[in-house]
Amino acid sequence: MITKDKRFPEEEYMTSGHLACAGCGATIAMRYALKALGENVIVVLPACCWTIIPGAFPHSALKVPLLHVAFETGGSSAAGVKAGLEMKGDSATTVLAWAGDGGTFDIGLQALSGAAERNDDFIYVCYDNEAYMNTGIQRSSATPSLTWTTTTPAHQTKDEAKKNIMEIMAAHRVPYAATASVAYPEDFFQKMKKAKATKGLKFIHILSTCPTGWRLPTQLSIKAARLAVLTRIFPLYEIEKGDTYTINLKPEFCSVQEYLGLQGRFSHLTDQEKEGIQGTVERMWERLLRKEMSNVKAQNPNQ
Ligand SMILES: Cc1ncc(C[n+]2csc(CCOP(=O)(O)OP(=O)(O)O)c2C)c(N)n1
Ligand code: SF4
Ligand SMILES: [Mg+2]
Repeated sequence: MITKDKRFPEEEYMTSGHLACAGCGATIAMRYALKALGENVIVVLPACCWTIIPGAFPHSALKVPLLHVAFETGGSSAAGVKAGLEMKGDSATTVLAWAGDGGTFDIGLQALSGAAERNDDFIYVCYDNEAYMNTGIQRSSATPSLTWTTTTPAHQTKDEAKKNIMEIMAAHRVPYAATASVAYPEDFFQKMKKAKATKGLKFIHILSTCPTGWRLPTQLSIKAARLAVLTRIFPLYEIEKGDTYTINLKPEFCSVQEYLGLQGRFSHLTDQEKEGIQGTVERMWERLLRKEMSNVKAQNPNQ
């Protein structure tokens, strides 16, 4: 269960004056992440909305060092920064790779896979807004099927399902992988703390609300993030060493319509298509419950 952590710090490592759209989930995510990690962090940023958000050099909305790197190199660049710090005898600085879904699920997957296979010691956050937002809302392999984007318009929607990045990371047997949401700050905070305290490659997958790309009113950004969890579209869970699953919140049934209905990117969906999405969500939820149950069975073989 999610518990309230009273130690949520008041220090801010992200300032006002950033360049994100109003209601951007990715900015709230960075603010929470840095609160959990503290000031001794180097952020490694492959091309994405977050390349723009801090502002143009010499200005920056972050109070921690920031390294802009090529789109496909989040995993390898962060590994290089970590290796450089080790050469200097610095084991205290946390390296945080911070990439979008395009930079993680698609073009950066090879670099991330290499870092995961080597178990390089850094935190990799994917803030997943389910499209290439910075370049104009193009579909990525994180875009859910049937979603409107500029390259998958309503009359020609995406057929393919969203890639399951958490299972890909589990297959690498990384020490720690977790999903997180800006609508559940305590859970988010605890997971970032746990990632910081764990050695090796840590992967945090955040569903990052994007009012611009999701055709979502800005004031409903956190509501949409919360409904993604409550409808079980984006469950909160952790995977340790690739095979120990913990579901952090098990919500009662809530129709996916509550989530889909808020967003213009789903406004073209027929009732039948929405029922199909509901069915897929339920199947994936059952599958996740079985995975968690298999931990218990492994611990108690007689159950
Ligand atoms: C090799 C290369 N191809 C394309 C681009 C152009 N580009 C910059 S950001 C971006 C989209 C990034 O999408 P995502 O990683 O999902 O982050 P978001 O913009 O959604 O925050 C693209 C295509 C680039 N910088 N480098
Ligand atoms: S396009 Fe979306 S992800 Fe990018 S800054 Fe705007 S709200 Fe944030
Ligand atoms: Mg994106």
